Amino acid sequence: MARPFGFTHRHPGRLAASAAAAAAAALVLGVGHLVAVFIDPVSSPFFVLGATVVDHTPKWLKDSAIRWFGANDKLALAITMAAVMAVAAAMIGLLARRHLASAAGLLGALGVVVAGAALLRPTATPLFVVPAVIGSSVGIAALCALFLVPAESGRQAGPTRRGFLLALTGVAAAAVAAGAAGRFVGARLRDIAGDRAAFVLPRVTAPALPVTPEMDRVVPGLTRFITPAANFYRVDTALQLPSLTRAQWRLRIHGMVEREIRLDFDELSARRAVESLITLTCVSNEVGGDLAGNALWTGYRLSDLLAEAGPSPEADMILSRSVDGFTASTPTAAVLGNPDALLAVAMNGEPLPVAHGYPARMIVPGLYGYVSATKWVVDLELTRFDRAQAYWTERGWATRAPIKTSSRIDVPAAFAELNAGPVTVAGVAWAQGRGIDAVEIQVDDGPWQPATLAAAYSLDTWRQWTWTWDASPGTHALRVRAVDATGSVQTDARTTPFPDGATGRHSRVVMVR
Ligand SMILES: Nc1nc2c(c(=O)[nH]1)N[C@H]1C(S)=C(S)[C@@H](COP(=O)(O)O)O[C@H]1N2
Ligand SMILES: [Mo]
Repeated sequence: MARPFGFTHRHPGRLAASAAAAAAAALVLGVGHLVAVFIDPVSSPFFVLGATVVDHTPKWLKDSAIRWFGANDKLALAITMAAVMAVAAAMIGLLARRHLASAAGLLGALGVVVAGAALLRPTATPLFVVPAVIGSSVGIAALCALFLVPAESGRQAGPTRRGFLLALTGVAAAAVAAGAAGRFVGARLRDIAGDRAAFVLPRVTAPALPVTPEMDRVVPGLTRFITPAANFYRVDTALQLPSLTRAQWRLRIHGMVEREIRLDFDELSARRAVESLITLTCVSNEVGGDLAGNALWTGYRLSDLLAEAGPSPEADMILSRSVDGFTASTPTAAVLGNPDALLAVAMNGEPLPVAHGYPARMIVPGLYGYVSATKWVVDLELTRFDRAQAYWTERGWATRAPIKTSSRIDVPAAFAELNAGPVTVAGVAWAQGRGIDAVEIQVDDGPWQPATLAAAYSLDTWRQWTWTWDASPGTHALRVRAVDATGSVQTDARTTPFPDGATGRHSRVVMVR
């Protein structure tokens, strides 16, 4: 039927209509992603949607996602989002077959919702609406172009179908091209790799003690004393890694201080650098889990930096903030009283990897990462626990979160089939701030027997241990417990990571022939 303005409405099949709407929706994301490059990468509708979902996912669902998908939880998120968007696109497509204006209105409304969500991101500026607005405008135009044909060609039945497929392919290709261009241009605009490669590490005035990882080579499969950066666990809320060059980086120290301080990277580099070996641990680590790593951190004493600002004695909390809006609340005392609490710029003698906080992050021995280890840190606010909360503490995790005494069996592997006779059992144990005094192993219901510990490096680093077991045929359970340097034995009581870290003893079942 001819329209007054000379277009006819196509009525493709249901599947074709859904595909057309999906292509239009993809164009919203692709164009939005490209536009966001010029505003702020995190204003991309794609990341806005993902981050909004992550922030509002209920804890139980997030926990199951992490349990099911492990480190692939971000992939799981992407797949879930793609599925939800496919459903939304199908709805828009089916609507467009009957009433194009309503379908366009629905797509526009979704665009407005995304623009609104963009404004709620922690680092948002008013410009954050622009990618969603431009993206959805282009998407609506594409949707109309797909469902309308100039009146004349609409009369020719043959070419219409082909024209529709061509147009559909064109829109889908444009969506992919825009998204890819966004990625490419984005990477060019923020050349972090180059900035990182050019970073000459500070000369350290207080070097850490030399490391002699005596057990590294002795036991195959045992966790190495120093965790290579490439194997170091990564935990953060960033869907898009922040890209901050040293030239762009600033640190502001403010709040309950005598004088506010602003430092750029050159000014930071003029200060005295130190280094320290510290085992970092995530509160989400399950008993026997691998969310812990030990690295040599190089940087600047946080206590010195804070002293320059003159913190008020009433300020019992340091609220640190990353460039992407993550926050952590650290007890001021844990930093002022500890010369190893660092603003770190290097890990294992290399500039921080981008995923681990380039160009600067916090490291505070003895506290779980979510209350101490802010990566890409740009802001330290002195405040009080009765006034402020941080990202995870707002979500119910404990405000005070010292790391709990833990021990782990690395070898033999779970359900390993072993030969009877001498078997090496080995692993690591940690109790940052207190130190590990002993590790003990139990076979089945037998007595606890002392393992051999690698030399203690410091209270803040884990210790490797080994024990030689005279294995007898049968199925056996091996269990480990640590004793910290205050004499406390690691508890047997099983608790979940929420709200302040898991407890319980790691065990492994093995088969001996
Ligand atoms: N900016 C930022 N810093 C962060 C986080 C985050 O989500 N964003 N997560 C924290 C948590 S929960 C942990 S356990 C450590 C992990 O540091 P890693 O990824 O270098 O191992 O970083 C902390 N710092
Ligand atoms: Mo964590």
